[in-house]
This record gives sequence, structure tokens and C-alpha cells, in this order.
Amino acid sequence: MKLRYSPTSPFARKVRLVAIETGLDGGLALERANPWAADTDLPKDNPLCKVPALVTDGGEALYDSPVICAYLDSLHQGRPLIPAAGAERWRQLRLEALADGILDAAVAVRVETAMRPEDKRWPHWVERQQTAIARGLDALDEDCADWGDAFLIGQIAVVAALGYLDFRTIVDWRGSRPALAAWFERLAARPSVAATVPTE
Ligand SMILES: N[C@@H](CCC(=O)N[C@@H](CS)C(=O)NCC(=O)O)C(=O)O
Repeated sequence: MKLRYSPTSPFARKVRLVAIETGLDGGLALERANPWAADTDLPKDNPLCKVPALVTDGGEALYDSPVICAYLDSLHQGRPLIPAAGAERWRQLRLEALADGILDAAVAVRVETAMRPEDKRWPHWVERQQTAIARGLDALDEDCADWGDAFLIGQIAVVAALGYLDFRTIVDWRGSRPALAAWFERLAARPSVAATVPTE
């Protein structure tokens, strides 16, 4: 299998975390791709021209990150990272959606503030995304007391989201969210988390 990724992409980090946590990382070749490069051939594997994209051993391309994570989770014999049924399944999938939504907003802020020409920026749009991020973080701070030691698809997505907020200094989120900050701090030494810290 081949994962087309970028080391800065939080969505690709989510997939890499899943690969390590499921023990599938040894069979996963990592290939860097830059979706913003004019000459990239990424659209042959993802017509949306986004990372991550996975090319299976059968040569089929899969995207986006929730689909790739679900595919990887179907390939191993250990405890599923996406619970098969029951309330915990829907809690985990909702948590993944919340973390991914925070990331969508964070990437939008990044594009608006770091990439869009200054005279074309729209401050109201950035404020709207920042409000969504803040509300999402408040929900995570409330929720994390119930997580215990779980490190399933939802918590994996949260690690990718918080790591990206720090990496791109999108928001100083720890101050009013001590429970979430402590949870994230505890996870920093976990091998999969340490091995996937974003880099340029
Ligand atoms: N919903 C997608 C989001 C992927 C995404 O936004 N990737 C960004 C990098 S973090 C990208 O490739 N952006 C390029 C673009 O938007 O053209 C997923 O979960 O995989």
C-alpha cells in the first residue's frame, strides 16, 4: 500500500497514526505529495487534489481520511479503532467528525492568513472559522473526562487536530481548557504520537 501524504497535513497524520496503532505501518510506503504544486500528479489518485490519498495493494485509490482510516481498520485483527456497533461507535465517529471539522476551519484560517494575498482577505471569514474552532475545543474539553485511556479513531483525530493548531499557531487554546491540555500532554510520549509530529 502507498500513502500519498504531506508531513504538515493533519489529515494525513490521522491516517499515519491509525497505521501505526493497527500495526499496519510496516506495509505502508509513504510518498510525499504537494497538492499545491502546479505540476503535481496527485489528481490521478484523488481528483480533489488533496492529501491524504491511499493506493491499495490492488492499485485502487482511496480518499479522504475517514475512508482511508476505515479501510485500514478493516485490515487488521486487533481491537478495532472504529467500534463495530453500539453507542461507542457513534460517539467515536462523532468525535472524529468534530476533530476533522476543527481541522477544516483551521486549514481555512491558514489559507486565508498565510496564503491569500493581503488585499483579498476577509476578516469576517477568519473570525467565523475561529469561533467554530473555539466552540469545538470547548466541546472537546468537556468530553475528554470520559475518554479514560481510550485511543480510538476519535481520540486519534483529536491528536491530529490539536497538533495542527499548535504547529500553525492557529489559536492559543490551552488557557481555558486545562482538562484537554492535560490529556494532550499525557499523550505526547505515546510512540505513534511522537513519531508523527508535524514538520515542514
Ligand atoms: N476531508 C479531507 C481533507 C483533506 C485536506 O484538506 N487536505 C489538505 C492538506 S491538510 C489539502 O490537501 N489541501 C489542498 C487543497 O485544498 O487544494 C480529508 O479528511 O482527507
